[in-house]
This record gives sequence, C-alpha cells and structure tokens, in this order.
Amino acid sequence: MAFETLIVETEDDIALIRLNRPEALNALNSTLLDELSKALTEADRNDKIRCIVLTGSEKAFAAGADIKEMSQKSFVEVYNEDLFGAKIEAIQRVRKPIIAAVSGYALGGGCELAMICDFIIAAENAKFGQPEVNLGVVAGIGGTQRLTRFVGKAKAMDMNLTGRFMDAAEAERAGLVSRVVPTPKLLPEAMAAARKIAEKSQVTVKAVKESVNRAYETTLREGLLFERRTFHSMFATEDQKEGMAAFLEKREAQFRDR
Ligand code: CO8
Repeated sequence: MAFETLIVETEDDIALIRLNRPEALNALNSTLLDELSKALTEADRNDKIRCIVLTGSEKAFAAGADIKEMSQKSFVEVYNEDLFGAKIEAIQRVRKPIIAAVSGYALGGGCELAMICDFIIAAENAKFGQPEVNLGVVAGIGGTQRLTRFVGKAKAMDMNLTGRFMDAAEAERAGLVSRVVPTPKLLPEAMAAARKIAEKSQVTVKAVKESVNRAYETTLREGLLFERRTFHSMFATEDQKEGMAAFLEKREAQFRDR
C-alpha cells in the first residue's frame, strides 16, 4: 500500500512505520491518522509481521495534532465527527506489540500517540509535552489520562498545566519511557527490541500485551485474576511445552505460535 504521509517498510518480520510530514514536524492531520490506522491494521492482519516499530524523524516523532487543520472547526463539527475517535480506536485495537521509537518532539497528540504504543524507546534528544493548554484546549487522546497513570499526578498536572516539555532523562526517571539511547542508536535499538519480541511465541506475546494492558482497565484483584487465568491458559499451548522442554534440555526454544 502506498501512503502520502507514511513510509512503511518491512525488515524480515518487523513492520517499520515512519511518520513522514517533514514540512509540519509530522503533525497528525486527518490523512496521516487515516493512513496510520490503515497501516497498523494491515500490519496486525499480516501473518508475516510479528512486531511493529513506529517512528518519526530525528527532529520530531510528531509535534501534535495538526493545528492548521483544526483551528477553525466548531464544537458541533468536532463533536459530530468525533474528531480523532475512530482512527485512534483502530490504533488501540492492534494486538501485535508496537514500539514507539521517539526522537525529537513528541508533543500533544504526538506524546499521546507514543503512549498508545506498548512502550517507548527514546533518543537522548527526545522532548515530551502536553502543550495543548497554550492553544486553549486540553489533551484529547490520553494526555490527562495515560500520562497521569504513567508518571503520576504531580508531573502530569505540571506538564498539562504549564505546557513545559520533559527531556528524555526526566521521562525515563518518571517511567514514561523504557530506555534512553544515543540519538543515532535509536532505530537499531528499537529494531533489536522488536526482533527479540518476534522470536517469542506470538500467542504468548499477545497474552502478555493483553495482561499488562488489563492493569490499566481494572482493579488489582480483577487484574491478578485475569493474569492468573491467562497464565493457566498458556498450558493449553504447544509453545508452553516447547519453551519449558527447551529450558530443561538446555537448547533454544523453537516456537510455532500454537
Ligand atoms: N500543527 C501544524 N503544524 C505544525 C505543528 C502542529 N502541531 N507543529 C509544527 N508545525 C509546523 C509549523 O507551523 C512550521 O510550519 P511552517 O514552516 O509552514 O510555518 C513547521 O511545522 C516547523 O515548525 P516550527 O517552525 O515551529 O519549528 P521550531 O523548531 O521553531 O519549533 C515546536 C518546534 C516547538 C515543536 C513548534 O513547532 C511547536 O510548538 N509546535 C506545536 C506544538 C503543539 O502545540 N502541539 C500540540 C498540538 S494540539 C494537540 O496535539 C491536541 C491533541 C488532541 C488529540 C490528537 C489526536 C491525534
């Protein structure tokens, strides 16, 4: 599929999706969000793809929703079209792991898009922020919700109220990103992480993603029950037998995704 605002490549069993609107620091306009939801859905359906890496340019992962495109919309328009709703929900429905490789600005909808991914690897030059307050709006796809769960109320309030940016070191300390790497190493590091995930049983990987995400949707008691039942259900798979046999026989497991 050819895209106007994305570059989609496949490296072995990894889909690498680059946001590509350099003239607007990858601002998320409706074409980009439409194409991104399609590219991710397509990668999710493609049996040959085992993990997805989402990245931008060195200067910007994405500088937010496209301000030019939305500036003149009325409440009734954004409400009726449920601005960003369906496209973002399609992205949230992807069951394969998505790693966000963030270099440069991840602001507003850009920071929120990175948080929708399963984890974030940041380059040393990354800057995260929710500056919507400067535009007379609040965050729209998780900047007050996911960010608060990831970094706690103090930093989420600070970022959403002042609009200040968080650098990569602070984002790592706060728990927003899983690792920080020198800027030129960002993509190799993200691709290596994706390859590690791709080696595992895809059944187990999906179960891990569902189980961790459950922590954000339910009480601890229910989440622990969900996790335990998921653990139990893994014993119905051939890959559990293979994984444990390989350990005992001191060899690499050969998973078959079943
Ligand atoms: N929308 C549209 N165009 C943008 C955006 C944006 N968010 N960000 C940058 N651009 C454009 C600039 O207008 C400029 O274009 P031009 O050359 O035609 O004037 C070009 O990108 C380069 O930008 P700058 O010249 O400003 O570059 P600087 O290096 O001087 O500054 C900054 C970089 C600090 C990132 C600056 O561009 C900036 O502050 N951008 C806006 C950041 C922002 O406010 N983001 C939040 C947007 S609102 C939002 O995201 C709401 C989320 C709701 C849900 C979203 C779902 C997807």
